[in-house]
Amino acid sequence: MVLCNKCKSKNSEIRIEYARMSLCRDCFIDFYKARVQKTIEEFKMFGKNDRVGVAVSGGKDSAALLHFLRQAYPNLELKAFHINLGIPEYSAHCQQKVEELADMLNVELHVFNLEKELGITIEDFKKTPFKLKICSVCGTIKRRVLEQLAIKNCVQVLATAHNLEDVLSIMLNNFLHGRWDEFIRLKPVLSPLFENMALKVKPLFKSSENENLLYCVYNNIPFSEAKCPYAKRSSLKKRAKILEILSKHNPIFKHQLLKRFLEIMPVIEKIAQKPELTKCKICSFPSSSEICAFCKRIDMVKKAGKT
Ligand code: Q46
Ligand code: ZN
Repeated sequence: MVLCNKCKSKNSEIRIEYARMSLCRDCFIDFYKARVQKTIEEFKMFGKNDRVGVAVSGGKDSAALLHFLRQAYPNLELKAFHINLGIPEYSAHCQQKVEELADMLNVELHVFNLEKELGITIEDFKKTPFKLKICSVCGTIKRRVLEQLAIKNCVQVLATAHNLEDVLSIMLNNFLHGRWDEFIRLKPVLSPLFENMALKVKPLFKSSENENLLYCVYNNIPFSEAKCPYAKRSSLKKRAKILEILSKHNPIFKHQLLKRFLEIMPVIEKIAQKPELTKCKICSFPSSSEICAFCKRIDMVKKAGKT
């Protein structure tokens, strides 16, 4: 048995390979919390008395984020936002876990049910040209609904649980497709596009999904282990596999990549084309064309439903 490298009294349970540390449960939780707190402070994600909305999917990452924020910032006014995507079985299960979590943490929960509110579900996109790109359209819909929830509930900050692998997979995808303007969305803090919108922050962008999982398990946090049926098809999952292979050969690979990425972000910001923004004619949200991507997709799926 190896003793914990921090407290040197308990047996270690976790090997953090990139930090060359073996930790016991308690020291791992301290290590995890210290890093998330440092990230929030380093990037000035919010003030102690802000009203913060947290996007919770029911999965381990957002469950860990909401739990951490509730424990570490007791004075923060927290609101949990959940989107029920209408994916059979999966969505109902996720919502149930989110309700358990919000109850346990005593956090106000707002659920946006796509079917009830918009008359569509993510499944309906199977009848559209997006049928092989469900995750892409799902991302567009989720981003917009979260913006709407943030405005409606008057939060100044919207926190999402993008983890280290999420950020790096999206980065790799954008890099391979030369989507420089979309790189900007990966910044840990994103300023609002229009005045009444929220600042968007990613407090877990340095935390790996495995660490988020351990944090949930060690704290008995309810989360859904169900996999979305569309996840397998996602090109991001394929990028994540590449990252795993490279990390096996070099345990600090992901952290090195993230570090370099943050260093070159200012350069990317300079070369990225910033589209002129106008207001969408239908919903009034910021858009680079007369009708925004969200409204176009909603129109498309509604029309497909009638054929
Ligand atoms: S919910 Fe939506 Fe994810 Fe399911 S359809 Fe794809 S994007 S995988 S995080
Ligand atoms: Zn619109």
